[in-house]
Amino acid sequence: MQPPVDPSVIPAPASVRASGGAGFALARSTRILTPPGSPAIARVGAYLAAALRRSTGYPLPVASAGVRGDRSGILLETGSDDLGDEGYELDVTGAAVTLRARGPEGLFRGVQTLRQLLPASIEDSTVQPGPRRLPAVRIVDRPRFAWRGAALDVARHFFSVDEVKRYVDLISLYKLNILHLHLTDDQGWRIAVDGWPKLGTHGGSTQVGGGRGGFYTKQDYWSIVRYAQDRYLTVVPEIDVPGHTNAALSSYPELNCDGRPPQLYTGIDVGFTSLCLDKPVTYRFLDDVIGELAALTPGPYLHIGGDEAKTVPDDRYAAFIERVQGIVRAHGKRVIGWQETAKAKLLPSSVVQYWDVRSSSDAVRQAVKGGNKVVLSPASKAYLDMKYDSSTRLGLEWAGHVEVRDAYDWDPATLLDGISERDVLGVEAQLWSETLRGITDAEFMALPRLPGIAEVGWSPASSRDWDDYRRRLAAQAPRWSAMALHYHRSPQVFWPK
Ligand code: TNX
Repeated sequence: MQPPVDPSVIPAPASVRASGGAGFALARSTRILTPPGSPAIARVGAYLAAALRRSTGYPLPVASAGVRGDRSGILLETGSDDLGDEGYELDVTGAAVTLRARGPEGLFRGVQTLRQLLPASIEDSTVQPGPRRLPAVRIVDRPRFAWRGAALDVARHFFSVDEVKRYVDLISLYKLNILHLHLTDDQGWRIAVDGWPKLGTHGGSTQVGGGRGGFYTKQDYWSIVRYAQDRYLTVVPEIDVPGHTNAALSSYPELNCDGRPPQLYTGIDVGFTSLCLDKPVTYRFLDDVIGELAALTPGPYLHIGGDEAKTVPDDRYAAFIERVQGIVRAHGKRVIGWQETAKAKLLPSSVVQYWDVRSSSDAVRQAVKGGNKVVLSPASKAYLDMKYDSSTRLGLEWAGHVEVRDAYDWDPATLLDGISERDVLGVEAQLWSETLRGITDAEFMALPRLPGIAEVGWSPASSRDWDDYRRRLAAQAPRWSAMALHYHRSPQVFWPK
């Protein structure tokens, strides 16, 4: 009898068909074959092998497929050019698992699907008993949106390099491709800048609640960028200006209009600081910071923040954003900014990030008319720092409670009047860390909501259904347990015992 195909894959692939037969059994003799002459694909093969070795104890050698080589095992191949950079095809038969994509990025996304087709115990860090069978399926898949992000606020509470890498591992499971790092805020400046060393040593020396804080050296930052790159994630660093800058003002009082250094701030209020917009030193500062960050960042975007500059009048705010946009461009990068930046004249290449569900989205619509693309992070759906419900131990409530269904059950093409599918570059899940002290807290807020945002960004609207989704979500829980990830057992999902 043919086993039913029930691949509980998240995000739901664009197309899944049962192909008949018993599927593929992973065995001690299984090899992973990659095309000769592609070190990048060999690295994807090595990533897959490492993921499967832990719980199987199998050697799973990664070898180059010979010209007439045998066609059994797990085969990573190039082809399927019409599926874009991230699309892939996956064919599972009794003899082989064949993953085909244009290049390594699509193969990497396909590898995440392959992992989810195996039993949850495959994710365990110690050797587990089998069987380890993939169902006989044919999957053809590609993302709906190009930008599928997760933002981590390392400013309110500092996260170590290893914690950030653990978050990267988590988000890469669900095929996200952007890691947005909120590197600066009132409570801390978290990235070393050679020309302005006190930003890190003083500005990074504390955090919300008065703990020790920290900052990334350039090597630290680079190691995060590389780790993310290896998982086909692009880092988008954010330097939030002109507001949210108390840590910078405290480090360099000349950036403040009155020239006096404010105390470091360890509370959680927002909107009370600004760089001095009139002083030339402010723009030398920004040129140095943006220049150093651009040089360290291979991705095309720098995030300039721009939210909640409540002490700055609109016209002066717009002029400031336009000037910063020019600095970013002079350093060869494109701007992304919070929705407030839409009040300025943006270059067509600049991206606007929608977040504030309390205020008008008119300026965002205006920017879209001018040709700008939008990343959607509606706080009432995509803010993973909101409490699930009134009993959640962590989190804030200003945008209401965000339950698992809220995070899942919305469509980017109809969220905002006058903003349609083609205006939307993608979606992003935000994890602000006012109440989160470390990666365990972050996991608890991200799981189980982050996979929902990932599916909103990846899966075709037609394949999305809440009841089917929550069944697939429940099936993720044993995987999280195997990976020692913390998650919230929302009452909206029937979790396995
Ligand atoms: C609003 S989202 C903020 C952040 C806070 C967050 C808390 C945005 C652009 N600004 O500074 O951390 O709410 O939910």
